[in-house]
Formats: sequence, structure tokens, C-alpha cells
Amino acid sequence: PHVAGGKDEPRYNGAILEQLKILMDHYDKVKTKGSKEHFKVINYRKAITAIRALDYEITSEEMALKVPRVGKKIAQKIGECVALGKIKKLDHLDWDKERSRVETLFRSVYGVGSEMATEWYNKGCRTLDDLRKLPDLTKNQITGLKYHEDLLKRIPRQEVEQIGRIVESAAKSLHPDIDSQVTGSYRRGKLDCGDVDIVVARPNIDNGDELFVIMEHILKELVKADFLVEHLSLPVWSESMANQPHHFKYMGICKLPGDDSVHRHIDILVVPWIHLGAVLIYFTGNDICNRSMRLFASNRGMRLSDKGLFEGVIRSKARKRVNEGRWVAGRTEREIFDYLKIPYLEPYEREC
Ligand code: DCP
Ligand code: MN
Ligand code: MG
Repeated sequence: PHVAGGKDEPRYNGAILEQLKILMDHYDKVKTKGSKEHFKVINYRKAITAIRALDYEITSEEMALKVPRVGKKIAQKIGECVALGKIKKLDHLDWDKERSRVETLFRSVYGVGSEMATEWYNKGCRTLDDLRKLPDLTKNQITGLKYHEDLLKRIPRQEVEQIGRIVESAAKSLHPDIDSQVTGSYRRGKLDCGDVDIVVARPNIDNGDELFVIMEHILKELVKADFLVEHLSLPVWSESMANQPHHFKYMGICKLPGDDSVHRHIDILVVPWIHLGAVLIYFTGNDICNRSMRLFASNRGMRLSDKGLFEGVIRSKARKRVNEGRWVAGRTEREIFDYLKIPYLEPYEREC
């Protein structure tokens, strides 16, 4: 699911990365300045970063050796991992295995990233109940723990559709012409989804003040119907948004009526009509597809964001952008693909 910080687990080479990280943490613990462990930590960190960026599975030691920044020794360990399922050295590091298992559990809580997980482990926490007793949990961590089990369950397409219809009718009860679409993995055709991602817009409406009224109306209706049961992040309003396009984002937890229905994570965007195409591309994803489209644009002196495609973008030698560029497309997805001269990709083809 879409989380502001925290998530972003790698898609490929999960086991390799997990095990290399355990070794790196071990060397980090035992190193002294300038020792060979000290250099191992540096090498492991470089290799892990490189492997994280890969968009394919490593299946042999030879393949590992071809990855830049992966040296001979680490490649050999990767070879063990893919052949035996485990790096042999890990057998002698018992406490690290425990750490990895517990930190993985902690990271499965909504909004909890690696740093938090490590901090809690270092404090002596080992179970979710240990976490529940911590005095300084944030509101979202409390919510994530409360619904932990439910939020890990995948959402069948047909339930995503049901949730989509509830949001749509709440929106249309304000203005019948409002457009409400389910995006994310659902739109890419996945059989089940991690959360529900909804994009709402109204024909020819771009101004922040009007869009905020739509967002408020939807939230009010859905809270009244006991559909939204917990807010993770509410959109904020400020006067400066009034007369210009503005994107509003809501994140929360919803539940269909009935005693046995499961709590689900829902993201709702209310966005300017003029940006709708760019938002649909962004929120349909997947994230890898977004990254490659953005890179493609940037290699052609353009810039793609959730607001649109911008032309005449100037970048310094370090690729740092020095101006915003001129907005050239974004009302529809096709407009953006056309301007980039990429053949249109159907949502189900955006599984990169
Ligand atoms: N997105 C992105 N980069 C991120 C997070 C999200 O580009 N770091 C975009 C692409 C995603 C979309 O937002 O497809 C929705 O985010 P989700 O986290 O909800 O991801 P998905 O809907 O694709 O998958 P899931 O079934 O896990 O929700
Ligand atoms: Mn999401
Ligand atoms: Mg999603």
C-alpha cells in the first residue's frame, strides 16, 4: 500500500538483500575504525544499494559478479544464497537471525520503516504486544498496530470495486458530474490489491477552494456512514491554495458494513481537472513504470510529475534541475504519452 515513508521494499532479490543486510549489520557491530570489518561494511552497503536498484532477479554467482559494485566475495555469498537458500556464514550469527525476524515483523506494521524497527529492537521489544506498551507511539503507529492483521490481508478485486462505488456515490451526491476512478494495482488488473487508491476530479474544476469542498464533502459523508473508521492523514487547507490548482490527499482506514468485513487501507486524491491525466499515470503506477517514464522525460529535456509534463527544463551537470519548465500536457494520459512520443500503454501493460 501507498505509505508516506516507511515502505518501498525492493521487488527483486528480497532474500539476498535481507541476508546481506544481516551480515552488514553484524560487521557494523564488531568493526573498529580502519579494521577489515570497517571496510566490509562499506562494501556491503555499496553492493546492497546496487542490488536494490536492479529490476531483475539474480540467479547465480556469475550474474552477481556482473552487477557493478558487487565484488568477488559478496558475489560468492550471493551464489550460496541462490543455490542453498542461505548464506552459510549466517549459521554462526544466531542473534542476528532473531533480529532480522523481529524487525521484519515490526516493518509489517503500517508506516513503520527500517529505522524505527531497529530502534525498537534495540530497546528490547520482540513482539507486537511489546510495541503496544510503548509510551511514545504516534497516532498512526497505534492505528497500524490496532489493525495490523487486517491490513496485511489482500483485497479481492470485487471488494475494491465495492469500495470504489461507495466513494463514487458519496462524491456524486455533491455534484453528479464528478469523476471518481479506482487506480493503483486495481487499475493495472491485479487480482487482489494491497489497498484501494481512488482519484476524484470534476470537469473543468482546478481551484483549490472548490476541490477542498469536494474532499470535505466526501469525508463527511463517509464518516457519517461509518465507512471511514480511522484517519491516517487528512488534507490541510490554507488560504494560499484558494485560487490555484491544488492536490488534496487523504489516507485512512475503511470498512464495509457487516461484522465480518475486514478493515482496509484507502487513499483518496482530489485533484485539478487539468492535472487528471498526470495524476492517473502517477497513481496507476506501478512505481517502476513511473520511474522509467520520468527518466525518459528527463533524458529529453522534459519533466514528468503528477501535475503534468513540462518542457524546456534546464539541468546542471550534476543533473540538478534549475527551472520548473513550461507545462505542456497533463489533462489526459494520452496527451502525455503523445507528447513524449511513447505509444500509449494500457494500464495492464504498466506492470514494469
Ligand atoms: N507510487 C509511486 N512511488 C511510490 C509509491 C506509490 O510511484 N513510492 C505510485 C505508483 C503506485 C501508486 O502510486 O502504483 C499507488 O501506490 P500503492 O502503494 O497503493 O501501490 P499499488 O496500488 O501499485 O500496489 P498495492 O496493491 O500494494 O496497493
Ligand atoms: Mn495506495
Ligand atoms: Mg494500491
